[in-house]
Amino acid sequence: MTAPDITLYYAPLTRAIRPRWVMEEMGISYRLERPDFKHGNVGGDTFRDINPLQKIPAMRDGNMLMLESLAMMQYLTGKYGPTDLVVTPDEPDYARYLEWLHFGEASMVMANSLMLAHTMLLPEDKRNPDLARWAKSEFDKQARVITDRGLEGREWLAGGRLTLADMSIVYILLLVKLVKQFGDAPDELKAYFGRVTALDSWKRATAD
Ligand SMILES: N[C@@H](CCC(=O)N[C@@H](CS)C(=O)NCC(=O)O)C(=O)O
Repeated sequence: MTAPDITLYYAPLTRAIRPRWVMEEMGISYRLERPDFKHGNVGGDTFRDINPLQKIPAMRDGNMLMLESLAMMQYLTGKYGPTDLVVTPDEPDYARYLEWLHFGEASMVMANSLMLAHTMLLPEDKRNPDLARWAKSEFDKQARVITDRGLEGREWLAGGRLTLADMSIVYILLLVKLVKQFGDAPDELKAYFGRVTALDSWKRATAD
């Protein structure tokens, strides 16, 4: 197996936490590059050459370049595993693992991006309170689904252990918390968030 030669283009509180968290859990060494995180022009011309969308994260491994955080997590576990962070097809929770892994970006992203934009990122006179309220009501539904269908009294979303599914969802919960919309989430979901973010690997992945 070739040794990892990983550079993660990183900014605090962004989705770069996801692949960094995986590397912290798996003990993979990596370097961080920190493009200037200026919304709308992340990293300027230099970073635009790396990611034309100017979004964080980007990740290099040798000559390979990736621009999508969930795919990076799957790349790292697939290439440098095996690891318990993945639920395999022969395990009973395989389907729910896949579902929650993708739910964290696919189903959750639109409402939560709008919530972020219309409560924090946009200048106050450009924010739309109706849109912010709608986004919050969508998150409330997602929060109930994660609690009732995902957790159902479980400690982790799949496999009875920390997996990429938790890493996917918990990052979005962090965003919701950052914009101060997590306070009335179900208690079980808040306890889950607290439990996962108490892990040493989360603390290392979000330290700076
Ligand atoms: N689907 C992409 C989303 C990347 C993304 O939207 N990154 C945000 C930070 S979490 C960003 O760079 N925003 C800067 C901007 O839009 O100006 C992924 O999961 O990697």
